[in-house]
Amino acid sequence: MKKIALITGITGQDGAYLAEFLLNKNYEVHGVKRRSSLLNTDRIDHLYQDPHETNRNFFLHYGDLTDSTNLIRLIKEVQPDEIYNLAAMSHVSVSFEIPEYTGNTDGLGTLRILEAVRLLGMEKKTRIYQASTSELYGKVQEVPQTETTPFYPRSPYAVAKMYAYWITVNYREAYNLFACNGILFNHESPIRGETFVTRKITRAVSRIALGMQDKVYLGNLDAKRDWGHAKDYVRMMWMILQADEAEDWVIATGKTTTVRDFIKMAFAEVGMDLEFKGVGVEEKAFVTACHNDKFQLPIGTEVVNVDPKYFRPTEVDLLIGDASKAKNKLGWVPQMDLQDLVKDMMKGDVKLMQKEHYLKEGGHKTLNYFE
Ligand code: NDP
Ligand code: GDR
Repeated sequence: MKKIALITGITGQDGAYLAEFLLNKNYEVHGVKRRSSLLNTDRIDHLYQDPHETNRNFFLHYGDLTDSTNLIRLIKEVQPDEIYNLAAMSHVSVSFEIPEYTGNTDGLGTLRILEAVRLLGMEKKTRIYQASTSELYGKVQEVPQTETTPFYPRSPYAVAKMYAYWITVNYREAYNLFACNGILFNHESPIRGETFVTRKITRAVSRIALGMQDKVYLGNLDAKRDWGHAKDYVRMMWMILQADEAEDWVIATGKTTTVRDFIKMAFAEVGMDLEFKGVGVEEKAFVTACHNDKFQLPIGTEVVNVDPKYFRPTEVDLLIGDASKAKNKLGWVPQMDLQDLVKDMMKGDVKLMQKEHYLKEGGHKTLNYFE
């Protein structure tokens, strides 16, 4: 019998990689997607199967984490062996703008899923993965952070995720549900949302190198993050639900890097060296050398500025995780390091921007059938 998985947040970065991973493991995969006025399935279009096909193993359903009735009905219909709750308003900075919605989706949304499984009497059948986050650690209490490090959330997003974390633990203890938290540190990829800092940088660097943009404006360049590749992290989500016991797990690379150094690494991929000058909001970066003939800018070109609009009311300064438990008990180790990640992201974005560039330069003229 095929195992059945239900993924919330299927249209997001992790949802897309996890769906692909589970399909390769011969699962029947069901995804919950929100209704939107434009198609938002770019990341999973390659997995789509025509509803008229027989032997389908990939299904999409409309749904929303703020709608209990919808979640109860879907879980009843799909009868999943595993639920991966990845849906969330996942942008820390935006959570300061829409705190109530964030609490409703990221906090109460998790409760709605757990409660649906309980109401339907599926406690013994269905295992649940909750997408917890290193943002729970917030203000530094301990370095590196482990499963026992105290939480100190620093944003409406992190506070909502803290509720989700503890309600998952509570349902495990109260009702014997196989419900687990993966406390995942930042993980990125070529399909990362465009407004998270890594993707904002790799997109901008590609555009700057191709002459499509002059510079990029960023916020806090001193922030340090433990960045891994999303492909490594979705594998661990699955491993967590295959374990003998329901537990909570830190997933991280164990290395931390500043935003500033990530910028340098991204520019290095197009053969450019940078120098940073100034401090705080006055800090800027300039090109000091171009080693790749394809990407040339005049030496001294200013390519990075700081804009305080991107500062957060409360910041998380330093994240670095210790994933020893995952390594020792489940044998998980990341296969890609930060250098591999930056390479993969830059390769993706240079290709994407080149395509955009060519289309703008004249490709559309040949497609103008209506004039
Ligand atoms: P994304 O922002 O790429 O994806 C979030 C997904 O949730 C999207 O499919 C989005 O739909 C969906 N969603 C948002 N609100 C709702 C709602 N109310 N009802 C149903 N679906 C909703 O996030 P990631 O893939 O990067 O992250 C996946 C999960 O892991 C999130 O919960 C995130 O908070 C958490 N996490 C992420 C980390 C990371 O570094 N990536 C680290 C630790 C935790 P739509 O496409 O329509 O917007
Ligand atoms: P984060 O990711 O908040 O860690 O949450 P993000 O990439 O948004 O920020 C990382 C750090 O970079 C600094 N920064 C900027 N951030 C953005 N977005 N834009 C900028 O211009 C900019 N300049 C500097 C930020 O201040 C921050 O310190 C991500 C999300 O995926 C969460 O859902 C997840 O839970 C955590 O990672 C782990």
